[in-house]
Amino acid sequence: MLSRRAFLKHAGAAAVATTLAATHPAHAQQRPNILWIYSDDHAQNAISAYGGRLASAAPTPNIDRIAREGVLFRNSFVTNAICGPCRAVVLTGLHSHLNGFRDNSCRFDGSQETFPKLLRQNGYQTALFGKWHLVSDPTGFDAWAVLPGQGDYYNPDFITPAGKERVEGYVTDIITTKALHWLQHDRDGDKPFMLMVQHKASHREWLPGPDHLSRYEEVTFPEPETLFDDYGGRGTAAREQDMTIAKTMRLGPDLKLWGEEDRDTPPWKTFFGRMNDEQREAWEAAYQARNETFRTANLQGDDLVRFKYQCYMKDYLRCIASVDDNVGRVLDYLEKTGLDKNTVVFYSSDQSFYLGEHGWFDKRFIYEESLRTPLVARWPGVIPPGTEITPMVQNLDCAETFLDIAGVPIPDQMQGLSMLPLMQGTQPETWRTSIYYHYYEGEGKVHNVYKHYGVRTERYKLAFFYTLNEWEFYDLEKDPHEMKNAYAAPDYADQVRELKAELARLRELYKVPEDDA
Ligand code: SGN
Ligand code: CA
Repeated sequence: MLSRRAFLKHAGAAAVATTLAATHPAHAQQRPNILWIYSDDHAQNAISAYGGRLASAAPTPNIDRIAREGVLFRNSFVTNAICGPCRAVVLTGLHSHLNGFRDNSCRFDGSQETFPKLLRQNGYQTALFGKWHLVSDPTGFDAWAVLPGQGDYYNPDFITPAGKERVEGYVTDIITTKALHWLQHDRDGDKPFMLMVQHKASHREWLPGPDHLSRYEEVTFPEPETLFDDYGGRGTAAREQDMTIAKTMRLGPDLKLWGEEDRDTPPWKTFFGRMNDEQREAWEAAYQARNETFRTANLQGDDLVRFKYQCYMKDYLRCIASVDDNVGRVLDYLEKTGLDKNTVVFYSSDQSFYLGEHGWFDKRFIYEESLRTPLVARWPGVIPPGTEITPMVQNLDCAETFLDIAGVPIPDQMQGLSMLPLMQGTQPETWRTSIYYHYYEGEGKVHNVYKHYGVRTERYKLAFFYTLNEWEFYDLEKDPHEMKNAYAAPDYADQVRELKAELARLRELYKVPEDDA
C-alpha cells in the first residue's frame, strides 16, 4: 500500500498527466515550467482578489488575473512570519528549527537539500532574480542575480556569480526585466524551467517607482476597524511591541515628511543618495504637496495617526501597483510566446503585513494579518479557472508542491504536503486540520515582538509567549480581529485543553527540540 505521502504524489502527478494529455497533446510529454513570483510583505488585504477594504480603491488586476484564471488559496499561512525564515522554509520544505534559519540574523546553509537543487538534478533549468536575504550565495540555480540584503529601490546593486553590478532604474521593473531577459535569451528551450522572480517591494521604506509617484494622491483609504486598538484585551506582547503607526513609524524615512532642515542629515542623504537627478526631481515634485500640507496642519494625537496611515497606504499601495504591473508584463510575455500553456505561475509573498490593523505595520505575530500570506496560481488546462481552496496550506508546502508538479520524488524528510491535488480540485481524504507556528526573533530585536509558538485550527488559535509565560486563545469565529484573549474563559476550557494537546502533537510531529521554547 502506498504511504500517504506517496499516495498524494502519485495521485497528483497521474491526474496531471491525464489532464495534460487530454487538453494539450503537444505538451503531453513535456514537464511543466514553474514560475514563482514572490514579493515582500505584500498583505493579503492589499490584493483585490482577496476582497477586503482596499480592494476597490487599489485593485491589483494582474494578480487577480492569475486567481481568476486559476486558483486562490483562501487560507494560506506561514510558519514564522519574517522574511529570511519564510524564504528558507519555501526552499527546504522544513520548519525553521530544521533548516537552521530561525531569524533574520541567521545565514542559510546552502549545502542542504532544496527543491531548486532537486529540480535541477532532475533535468530542470533553474534561475532566481531579485530579493534573496539568506546571506550565503544561492545554490541550486543555473543563473541568479540577487539584491544584497534588503536591496535598494532605486538604481540597486545586484550580486551575481560574476560579481556586483549596479543597475539604473526602479527595482521592481529591473527584477522583471532580468527574468524576462533570461527567459528570452539564456534559457535552454529543451529543458523545462523553474524561475523565481522575487521582488523587494513592498518592503519598508516603501519607495514608489517613477510610474506611480502620484497615484492615489486624491484617495482617502478606508481605515481598519482596529486602528486605535489599545491592546486592553490582550497580553504583554501586544502592549510592548514596537510597531505602531503612532509611535514607531518615522515621519522622514517612512513617510517622506522631511523638513528643509533635515536635508543635511544622514538619513535624508541615505534615502535619496542612490537616485539620479531626474529621479530625485520627479520625487520632490510629487511629494511637495504632502510635505506642505503636513507642515501647515500641525496635527496631533489621533489626527496625526490618521494622516500617517493615509501616507503609509499611498506609498505602500504605489509599490504594489508596480509589482502588479510587472506581474502583467510576465503574464503577457508568457502568452505572447505560448509558454503560458505549459507554465504553472504562482504569486505569493514571504508573509502578509499589518496595514494599520491593531494600529500596526510590520508582521511577526501569529495573529491573522501576519500569519496569512497571499497565494494564487494558474495552470491552464489543469487548474479549473476560478477555483477557491479553503483547506489550510502553508509556505511549508511549496517545495513539495513544486516537486510534485515536476514529477520529482519528494524526500521523506520534507514536512509539508503537496498542494497539487487541491489545485486540481480534489481534496485528499486526509488533510491537515491544524498548523504549527513559531516566531523566534524575539524581544529586544527590531519591533520588539516577544518569541512565541502556537497552533491554529479552522476556528481556534492558541499561542504561547514562552519568555513571558503567557498564553493567548482566540475563537476566530466570534472574535475575528483577535481583540480579547479568551484563554482563561471557563466556556473555552475544553477547547484550550484540546489545542494544548494538538500543539504538543505538532511539536512532536515536526521534531521541534524541547528546548526550543
Ligand atoms: C528592517 C526594517 C524593519 C523590518 C526588518 C525585517 N526597518 O529592519 O521594519 O521589520 O527589516 O524585515 S527599516 O527601517 O530598515 O526598513 S524583513 O522583511 O527583512 O524580515
Ligand atoms: Ca518580508
